[in-house]
Amino acid sequence: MYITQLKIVLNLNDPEMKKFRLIMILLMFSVNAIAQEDVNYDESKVPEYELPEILRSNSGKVIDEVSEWEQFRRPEILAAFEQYVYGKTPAVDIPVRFELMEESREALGGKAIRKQVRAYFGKFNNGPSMDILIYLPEISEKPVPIIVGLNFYGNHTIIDDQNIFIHNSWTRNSDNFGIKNNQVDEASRGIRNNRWPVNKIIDGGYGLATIYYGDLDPDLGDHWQDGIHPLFYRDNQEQPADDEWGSIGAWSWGLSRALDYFQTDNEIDHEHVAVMGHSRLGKTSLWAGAVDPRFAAVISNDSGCGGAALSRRRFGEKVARINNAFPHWFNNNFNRYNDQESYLPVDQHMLIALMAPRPVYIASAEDDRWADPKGEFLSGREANPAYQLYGLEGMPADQMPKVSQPIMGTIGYHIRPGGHDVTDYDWEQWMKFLNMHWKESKR
Ligand code: GTR
Repeated sequence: MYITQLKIVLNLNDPEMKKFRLIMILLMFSVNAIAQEDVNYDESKVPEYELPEILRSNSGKVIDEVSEWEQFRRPEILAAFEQYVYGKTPAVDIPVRFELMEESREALGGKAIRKQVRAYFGKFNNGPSMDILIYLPEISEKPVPIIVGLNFYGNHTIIDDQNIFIHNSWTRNSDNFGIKNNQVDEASRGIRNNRWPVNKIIDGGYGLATIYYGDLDPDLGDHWQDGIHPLFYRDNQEQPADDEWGSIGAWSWGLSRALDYFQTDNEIDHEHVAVMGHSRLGKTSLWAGAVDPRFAAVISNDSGCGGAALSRRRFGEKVARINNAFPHWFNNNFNRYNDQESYLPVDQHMLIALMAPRPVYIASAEDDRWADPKGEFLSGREANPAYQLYGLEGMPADQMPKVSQPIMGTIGYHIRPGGHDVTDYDWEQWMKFLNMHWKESKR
């Protein structure tokens, strides 16, 4: 657009202007080159940095007991993430009502139970609502552990199942998936089944629950005028305060409401609920796990900047870039740290530490350098002190493992070949990890 405008103003096609045109093109190339250079993919250019200490309180006290961690230091770290990164969830009690809209004991050719539960938010049924799609293994005699995660395009996209409701919420247009006018229809049924191996999950003995993230908050930079945010506004409040929640906060709030439902469903083992998410929804699963300790395990996939990756490394996506591109994900205070990461009172290893002593798994992909796989590994490793307080090893590795060599301590990690995506390989590792913690030991 700008080039066309320039052409009109300066008549760049005029032969007289040829020299000027050449200069302009060179200038544009160098601006582009500078912009690209601004994204660092060179490990030798990672700046030196010092991470805030997990086990030292703001006032300098060394924390060496679980009780001090739980009563004092953990809340201090959580409050810092609320204040400076994700925002506080407003302390407003919103009525939530669950309704079972559909159920089948014959799903997936008879091997699964399918439930669709609608959660209505607010006093009336015409407010925002979210649909929770649930599959549970049919053969299980006891309540089953479940993995819950948000999806990007709608519950009906995760598997080709004619019975899944199609939502009316705003959806991102997609040429690949034929989504137009920000609405989905029948044509998008099953389009994301590559990321959700439902049969494999059920065969592995796990339930799966998913929610369309746009039911909670459409992923738009609209100063939080739609979705659930307005429900929480105080009189005359028009948008969240600088330290209040953005979209990641709202999405994770929805995950906790799904967990409220699981607690009422005696076919679900609500003490073994893992929250999982990919990319921006991986940032969300981590935040959900930090805020809500009822999530018994937490899984982040390719969550990158503002997720598992250490901000201070400034590798791939940086705080400034994410805040400019997605001003609605975090709170307004986070903008203060654009290109000022060393002043951040927290870094993402502290987010992982907030999961202790629960199992947490961080997954990376080799070609997903934008998400900084090494920074994702390091935040896991640097969270170890919190786990060690509990006598747990945390991440049992000093060095980043090679591709396809998962590490499974209480903190798990793998890097697999390929790019920014969710694959069967990822799910297989997560189920192995959960089996190790839940089936082979306690359950
Ligand atoms: C990218 C963003 C990443 C990641 C990704 C996604 O554009 O820069 O941080 O969240 O989107 O969620 O797909």
